[in-house]
Amino acid sequence: MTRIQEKLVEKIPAWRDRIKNLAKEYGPKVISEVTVEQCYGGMRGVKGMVCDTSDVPPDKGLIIRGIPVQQLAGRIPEEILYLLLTGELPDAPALKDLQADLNARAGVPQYVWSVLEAMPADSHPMCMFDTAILVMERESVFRKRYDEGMKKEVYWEAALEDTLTMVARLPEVAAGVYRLRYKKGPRIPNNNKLDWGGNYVAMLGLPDPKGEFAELMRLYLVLHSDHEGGNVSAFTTHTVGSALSDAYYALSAGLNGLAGPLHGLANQECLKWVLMVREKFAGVPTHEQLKDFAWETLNSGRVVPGYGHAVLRITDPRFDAFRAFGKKYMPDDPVFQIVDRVFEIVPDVLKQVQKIKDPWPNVDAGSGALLYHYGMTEFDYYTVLFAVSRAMGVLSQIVINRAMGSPIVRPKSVTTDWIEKTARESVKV
Ligand code: AMX
Repeated sequence: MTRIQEKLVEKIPAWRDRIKNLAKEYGPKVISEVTVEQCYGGMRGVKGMVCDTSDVPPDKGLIIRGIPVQQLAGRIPEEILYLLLTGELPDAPALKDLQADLNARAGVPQYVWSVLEAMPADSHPMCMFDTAILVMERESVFRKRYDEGMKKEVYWEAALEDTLTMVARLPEVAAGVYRLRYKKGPRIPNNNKLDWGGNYVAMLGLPDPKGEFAELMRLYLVLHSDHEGGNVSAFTTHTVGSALSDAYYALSAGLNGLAGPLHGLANQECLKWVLMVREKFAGVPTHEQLKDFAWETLNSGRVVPGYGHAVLRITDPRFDAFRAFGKKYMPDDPVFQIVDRVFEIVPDVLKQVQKIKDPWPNVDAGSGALLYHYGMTEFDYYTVLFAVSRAMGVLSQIVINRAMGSPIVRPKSVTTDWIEKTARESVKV
């Protein structure tokens, strides 16, 4: 047994007891209410699901297993995966064990490349990435063992198998998509002497003489790893997984949601917007020019990408972490300087638009400029980087949910007639 398996075997019984006791003691207690507005507002703020891997208080930002993300910024992604799954950071032997396990599982089968190579040359890299995951579904240990009559108590073990195999392969898939889609030459093989993030960078094949790009990528993979359970990708992964569709089906589905411009695709939109600014003003604009341009964007009915959030009401601490990286390594880069200037101007502009609840930058506002600096200029690829990282969070949630015996998701929808009648009656009372 690997150390991560041992740790989960040790912890799961207590987690199960806690939930069982909660349900027994407080089952019928009301802890949340739903308003008419929320029914028509994407269920924003409705508390009706559980996610123990991370939490996003609106005034604090991401907290992974009790640790604010700022404190995790110097860690490597494998440590975060262990933390997400077990609730603890690994000690040195546990980390080494996990890295060895991931290395042993690495290696993308040839049939995946054959499928990707057969896709039209203008396919979106996210479509290629999600397709690769779905194509590997035939290897699901969960599906195989379910068909053989696996007991519910051990669903999580099979889900963990699928999770670790996918996590091990995703950097290679993602790097392969990059090299194929942008005609960068032959694939660069997996190097099992490198850490997970460093290996990903090596397989992308961009020059990184000082190792700064690898450092950025480790930070990127840590910061995007999870963002509680209700965002589109996490909720979709959870819902699909709740039908006991295996983790390949569930992850591919969730990442299809990440591909939306209001969710993960915002990072590509963001850099596009910043480069548009650079082109229009032939460099870094003045504060006044930038203010006018932000208004122009808003008045034309478009969003300012990278700003606003469904939950957060502060500057996203993940944005702060990327900004600190930029200030350290590329303070003179004009693209980074524009990002910084946008941060000085845009919140005040957005504050004047009453309907916008959060005028502050989210994780996507700055990351693109950093990637661009290191030569990753194909910005429609950026969401794939996000996806490689987010896979750690949503897959960990699947393992936990199978361990807790979470049932199939099935909220009750209601008709507009029902809402009208119920709301009117509640006013009369
Ligand atoms: N620019 C312009 N308008 C904005 C805005 C922005 N940055 N942020 C919010 N708004 C608008 C919304 O479009 C909405 O308008 P509508 O009522 O006419 O449809 C109104 O303000 C109210 O929205 P909200 O309650 O403040 O936000 P929300 O929870 O509905 O949406 C989000 C959140 C992120 C989709 C939205 O802020 C947005 O579109 N931002 C820009 C895109 C972006 O950065 N997305 C990345 C999010 C992080 C991630 O998942 N990667």
